[in-house]
Amino acid sequence: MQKAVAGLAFVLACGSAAAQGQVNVICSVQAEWCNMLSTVYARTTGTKINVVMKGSGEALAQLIAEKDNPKTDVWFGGTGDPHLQAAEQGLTVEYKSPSLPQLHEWAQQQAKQSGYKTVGIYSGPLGFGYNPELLAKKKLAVPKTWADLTKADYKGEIQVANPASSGTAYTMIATLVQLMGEDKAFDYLKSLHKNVGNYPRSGTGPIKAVARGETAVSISFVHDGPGEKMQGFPVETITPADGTGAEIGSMSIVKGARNMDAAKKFYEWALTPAAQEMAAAAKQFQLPSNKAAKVDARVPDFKKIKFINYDYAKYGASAERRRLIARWEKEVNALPR
Ligand code: S7P
Repeated sequence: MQKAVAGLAFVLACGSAAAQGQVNVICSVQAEWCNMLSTVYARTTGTKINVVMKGSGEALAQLIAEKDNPKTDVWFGGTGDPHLQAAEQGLTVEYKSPSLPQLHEWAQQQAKQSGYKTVGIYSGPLGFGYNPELLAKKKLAVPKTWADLTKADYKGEIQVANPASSGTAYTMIATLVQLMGEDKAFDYLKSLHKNVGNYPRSGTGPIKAVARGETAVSISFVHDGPGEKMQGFPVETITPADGTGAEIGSMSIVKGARNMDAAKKFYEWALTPAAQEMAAAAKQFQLPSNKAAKVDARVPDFKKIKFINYDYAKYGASAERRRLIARWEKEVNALPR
């Protein structure tokens, strides 16, 4: 009898573990959001969720490295271009979510152009972060256009991430190329280089440095500003008057995922309004892709921003991304400052 009870307990234990399952996620948004989504997801579904945090450029590098033995099931967040590159390189699988019609057109378009190997989960404009106190102390004006950033007054005062590791910085290069034409954009990047004090690894680093008074200006996604401000740091954001690009933060399921069913369940959950509203609760203010998700008042007002018509398909292509980053390394980063 005792043996039978022990056997039943064993079966139940196995059954419940299988029902709960586990999912391994690379999370490319900021830590507060990654932590909140993993806590809430684990609590509400009973699924074990293992989260590794990486910026978009580094997440793509990890998926490439794991190609023959994937340890990741879902890649959540991060700029859209590397997700498109992962799709093109066969690192992610086609999955057509039944929730697609609930998403904004730009998010559905991101799915369509990847052959449904990724999907848009948020969008956010590229712009400048600045520290008003530091600018006033150094008698510097608030930069309003891309050209302003190349003025000699800002020498050493600007931070932007390194495009070789950062999806944010790659979005900047692609934006400038589309705004100015490629050769002029590279002339511009050479002038900007003289004013850049540091190219940190991750795209969120520069606005944190601005907030903490380590640099006066950053090139950043402007939705990363309000979260810093809510922590009491002096930081404001502005989008360039001459036009800018936007990211389509994306999500993909990894090809060969060990927990494919659990990956799809997490993916569906991440597209719901409730899951997407968690971003603002974690002090991150991208525009959610689900049309029914509430939009926090601190999310940048897209109607007030001058956008270029960003060609996501062209600039998300592997060859184009590699070529532009290599050109930046050779012609810009190699120059003295
Ligand atoms: O707020 C988070 C965010 O700005 O960071 C994401 C991304 O991981 C940045 O990656 P890089 O370090 O590669 O630039 C953005 O998608 C997101 O909006």
